[in-house]
Amino acid sequence: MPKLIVILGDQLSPALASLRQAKPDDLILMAEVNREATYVKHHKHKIILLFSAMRHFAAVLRQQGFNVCYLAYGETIVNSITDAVDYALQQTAITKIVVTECGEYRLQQELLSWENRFNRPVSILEDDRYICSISMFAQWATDRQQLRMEYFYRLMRRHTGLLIDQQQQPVGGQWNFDKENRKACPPDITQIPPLAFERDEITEAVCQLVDQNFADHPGAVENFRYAVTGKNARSAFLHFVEHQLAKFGDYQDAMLVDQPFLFHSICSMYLNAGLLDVRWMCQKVEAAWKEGRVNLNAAEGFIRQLIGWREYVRGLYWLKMPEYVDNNFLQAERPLPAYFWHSNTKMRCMQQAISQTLEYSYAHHIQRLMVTGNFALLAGLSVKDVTDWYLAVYCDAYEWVELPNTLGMALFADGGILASKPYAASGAYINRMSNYCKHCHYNVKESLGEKACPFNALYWDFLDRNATTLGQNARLQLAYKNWQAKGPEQQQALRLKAQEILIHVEQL
Ligand code: FAD
Ligand code: DLZ
Ligand code: SF4
Repeated sequence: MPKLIVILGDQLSPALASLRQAKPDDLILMAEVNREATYVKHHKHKIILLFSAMRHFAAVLRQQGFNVCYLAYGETIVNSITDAVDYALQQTAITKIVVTECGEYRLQQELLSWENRFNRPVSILEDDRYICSISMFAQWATDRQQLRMEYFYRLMRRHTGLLIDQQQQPVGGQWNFDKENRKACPPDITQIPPLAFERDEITEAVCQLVDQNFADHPGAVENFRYAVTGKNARSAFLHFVEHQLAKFGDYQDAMLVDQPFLFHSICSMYLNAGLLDVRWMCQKVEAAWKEGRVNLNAAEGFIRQLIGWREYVRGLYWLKMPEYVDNNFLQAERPLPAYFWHSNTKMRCMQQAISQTLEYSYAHHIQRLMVTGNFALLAGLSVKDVTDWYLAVYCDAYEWVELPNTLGMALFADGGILASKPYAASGAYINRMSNYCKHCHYNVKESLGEKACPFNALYWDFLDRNATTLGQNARLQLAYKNWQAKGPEQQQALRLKAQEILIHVEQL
């Protein structure tokens, strides 16, 4: 008797655990469903990417001879993945359901309900597309006082053998070249843009569907040019390795006006949907270094993001959920200002990060962390509003990766589980890493007065406001010393300025 193999929208990998079990008489189920498309207002590009990539993936499976039940959006009355399973079970005699573990706690609970609901055995297989399984991470975390990424990353380097020499030591004698990866970028630097792809008939049809059914979601369908197949995603990545990787190391923290992509790979959206394989990507990067095409700081910096940060945030998510989502260590409750949805603000850095987010469903790490994230942290914006925003607007956003990055890294709402101190910074940091301030209405050198950069007073006020919870943090001692050195009069002026900024936060 055939099995029902359920493939979710972010499981578009030919080597997926559940697909490896597929036999010719099994039924493979894929479904475009309203609940998944609307649990937050996903950017139109994210829905186009997933629906089109799902359709392309299903077509390949059919060419390979598999039976695929593909429920296209609006063509059957199924609202959720569970409804879709129910529908498929009514069409065919099925003995068993097989699915690979999913990336969101919310949906995983739904999968766990199937056995009772459908009265059939359900196998939920480990997602071995990740290098570190959920249980391996939990084992690593056991009995550790602190879960620091750096130590996890070393374990992953040894586990994969990436950039490891014959003595089991890191090549170049160092695990981490982060200090070499913080250069500002000259504005006239030569750049080769990331690969963009023509839309085929399938993508055109999906664009129309998204335009008609998700009109009130952020973004526009017209400029969608991302890859929707594994083949094109691999070309996009190889193009990055060839043309951008060499400069990725030096400039990975840099930001320039009207340069949304710089030397980043723009590949998280493909990788997270299953169109790219993390081991293959790392091997290509390691090979580029071995062949002398890129320096070690570029190769190590990139591999660290993939086998370090990415695997670490996933492990942490599954270790700490479901309680993790309710953390609000700094009691941040201020509603999200409307410019997060239209980018109309005089703060040039925010305007740049938000407008490119709305246009391309993309911003790079430092824009997410040190511009929008830093602003949200300093202004005490609601953790729920902010995490929902990040989950909605980015093409690469799934809760397993979005939540630890936003709640933990950017907002310090987990009180230091992920990061040893808040990533709080004044305008000086943004000025050092970008040319945004040169093109801004506000003056980054000023903290008081009408034209003062809002990040400055907000930064000092953030430290002051949270002194009882953050004042003992060892890594903030210098910052608190600088605050004390200001003296009572200047401190009071900064508090008042911050209050004024927060009262008018919608008008900045
Ligand atoms: P590159 O700069 O080229 O980096 C290479 C790859 O490393 C990325 O493709 C990504 O897969 C991985 N990576 C780098 N940093 C991280 C990280 N901190 N966590 C996980 N993977 C990482 N990434 C997501 O994939 N989805 C999200 O929803 C997401 N939300 C974020 C929210 C905030 C507040 C912050 C600060 C970061 C978030 N990130 C998220 C991490 C990171 O910003 C993106 O992975 C990166 O910007 C994607 O662009 P890229 O592919 O050009 O990455
Ligand atoms: C994000 C998303 C969207 C927009 N639509 C679908 C869908 O229609 N069908 C589907 O199977 N998955 C979709 N997804 C992804 C899921 O919401 C969820 O984030 C992942 O499957 C978690 O692993
Ligand atoms: Fe942003 Fe302040 Fe610089 Fe303006 S001056 S771009 S608000 S950091």
